[in-house]
Amino acid sequence: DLDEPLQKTFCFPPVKDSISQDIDHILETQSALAIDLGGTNLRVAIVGMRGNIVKKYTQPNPKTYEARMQLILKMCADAMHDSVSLNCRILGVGVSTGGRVNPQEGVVLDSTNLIQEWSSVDLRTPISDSLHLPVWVDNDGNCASLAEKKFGHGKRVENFVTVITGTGIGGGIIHNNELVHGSTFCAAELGHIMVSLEGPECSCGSRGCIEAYASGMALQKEAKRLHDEDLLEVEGMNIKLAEPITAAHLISAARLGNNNADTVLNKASTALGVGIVNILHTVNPTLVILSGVLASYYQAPVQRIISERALPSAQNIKVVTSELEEPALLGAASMVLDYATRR
Ligand code: ADP
Ligand code: BMX
Ligand code: MG
Ligand code: CA
Ligand code: ZN
Repeated sequence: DLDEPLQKTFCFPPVKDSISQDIDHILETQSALAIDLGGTNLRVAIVGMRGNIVKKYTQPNPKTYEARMQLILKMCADAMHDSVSLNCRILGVGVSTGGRVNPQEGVVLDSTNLIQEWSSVDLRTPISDSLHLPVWVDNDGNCASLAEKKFGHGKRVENFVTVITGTGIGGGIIHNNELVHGSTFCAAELGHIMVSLEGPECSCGSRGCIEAYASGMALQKEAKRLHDEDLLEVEGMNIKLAEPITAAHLISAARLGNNNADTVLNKASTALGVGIVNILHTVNPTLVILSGVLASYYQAPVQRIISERALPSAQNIKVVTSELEEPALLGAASMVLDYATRR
């Protein structure tokens, strides 16, 4: 090896050190701008290389296309401005959104009622034109599974699925280390797995979907119904007059012995569990990752339903709760961090 004595003679190491320090610094500051559009919230964040959220901005998701587009661009501009003083070099923009998405075009194809005026929407062109950065777009459930693959329980797992509960229920399928999009970008719409013929109406226009039983919105609807009938509050619970009723109230009521709340939650867990058994029988993953506000509540009942109702070969598939703070947002960032640094 001829390099070694030369390096010693001419004192190369110190020079090399300062260059490698510069490289370290560049890698350290490389970041993504991530956007997540859900049925309730619009989030923007600056995300670092290791999946660390440097700064996050949250607003209610506006109800019209115009207002939503305007707010997205405004929040992004603010984040870009802040990124300078935060010492973050933004490589690109990743967008996670409800609805069917063509990721090659960066277009939302169609959406359920959960996000109004959100069909045939080109997200790439306006965002890229306004920020002069490359833009990647995918469905929020799909993004959540990308985040698990890069930063979460899905690391080094070749085949797994994610089910993320927010206002609705999103899904993502990783098969042979790759996201499954399907023939018309409608694969992994796991919230719309139907578990009954006459079930509750879903915001997709159908009925009996697991989203209509077990989503944040479905449980909130049931909680409000019980509250209106004066059946929600039990001893040990104190609901203030102006307090918004959510699924969380249903869970605390059930824990305090409210049978009505317990019945609603049992039905929701069973619907979700049966839906997940259907997923196991379709793609046979090695792992199921639950995320979102209700994940830790659903984990045990879903595991039990699998043991009771899946075929023997699928009965031991593990269900875990995500440890990621914001899987959809982090997945949006991961598209940027993976593609923008690819050579
Ligand atoms: P989205 O991505 O659909 O905008 P989020 O992931 O931000 O939704 O979650 C919002 C949903 O979670 C709403 O339906 C809200 O009612 C519900 N929610 C918020 N806080 C809680 C809580 N503490 N427990 C249960 N559900 C909650
Ligand atoms: C709905 C559907 C899915 C989405 C899921 C979770 C739309 C607009 N949304 O089922 O595409 O993945 O909600 O969304 O069609 P969230 O609002 O709960 O985050
Ligand atoms: Mg969401
Ligand atoms: Ca999906
Ligand atoms: Zn549906």
